[in-house]
Amino acid sequence: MSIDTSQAVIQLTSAVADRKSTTPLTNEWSDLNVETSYDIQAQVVKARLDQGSVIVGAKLGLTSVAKQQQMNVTEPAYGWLTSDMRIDPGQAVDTSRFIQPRVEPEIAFVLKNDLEGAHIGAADVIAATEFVAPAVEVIDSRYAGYKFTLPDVVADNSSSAGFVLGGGGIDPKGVDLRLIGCAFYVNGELVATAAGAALLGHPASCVSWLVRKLAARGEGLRAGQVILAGAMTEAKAVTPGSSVVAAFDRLGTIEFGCI
Ligand code: OOG
Ligand code: MG
Repeated sequence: MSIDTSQAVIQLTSAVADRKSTTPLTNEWSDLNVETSYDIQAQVVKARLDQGSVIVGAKLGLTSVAKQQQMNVTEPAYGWLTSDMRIDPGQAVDTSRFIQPRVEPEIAFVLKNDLEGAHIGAADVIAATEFVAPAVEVIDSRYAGYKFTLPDVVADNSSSAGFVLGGGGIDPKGVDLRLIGCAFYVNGELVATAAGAALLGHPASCVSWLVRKLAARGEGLRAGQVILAGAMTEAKAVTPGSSVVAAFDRLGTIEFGCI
């Protein structure tokens, strides 16, 4: 048995709606390729837009060795962030909205200019950035136990589910973003430490990778969008009662509890 694009979209959107995990698409669609997966992703995102959300940004996934090893995938991926995924800083994270939420510390770029083209580099990203801010992403794979291959996770909008963007933020010019340190605590325990260089060598390189990747599909990033550069550390599971603190050098701290 094999499945097609529209069945894959129904499988993934139903998992979100029912808060019930599903099986990887590649179980039945063994030759599913990444390009087709981005087509499925576009339809999965459109389903959220049809429900009234708007696109507010994009996220990179699997840009650090820590994450690639945790997920057993060796290439980055991207997904789209929609307005319904925003969680205000200071608000408790309601885990009942998700299937199997995990949290991860990230560096966010908020753009002041559009960014598109096949030749964009990290310096162009810095020039187009209004500010860089601390963030925590709440991911939620729609696949049971986060077991997936690259085409599976791409189709699943790279596990996008929620994100907390911290206030403040700094102008990235004159700051070496490779050296932004992060101490990540879950339930009061220091679970990981990392620096910006963990993200493809430089956080801005993640965003330029994304822009070049989007150019191949005739797409780009827009002024005002929030771009998450990817988790600097392994992701950690959260349940009701969990507390999360991501403290970043220069950027500030994000802190919340889960219900
Ligand atoms: C895929 C999403 C990865 C990141 O920052 O690396 C991601 C997953 O781990 O489920 O968002
Ligand atoms: Mg992430």
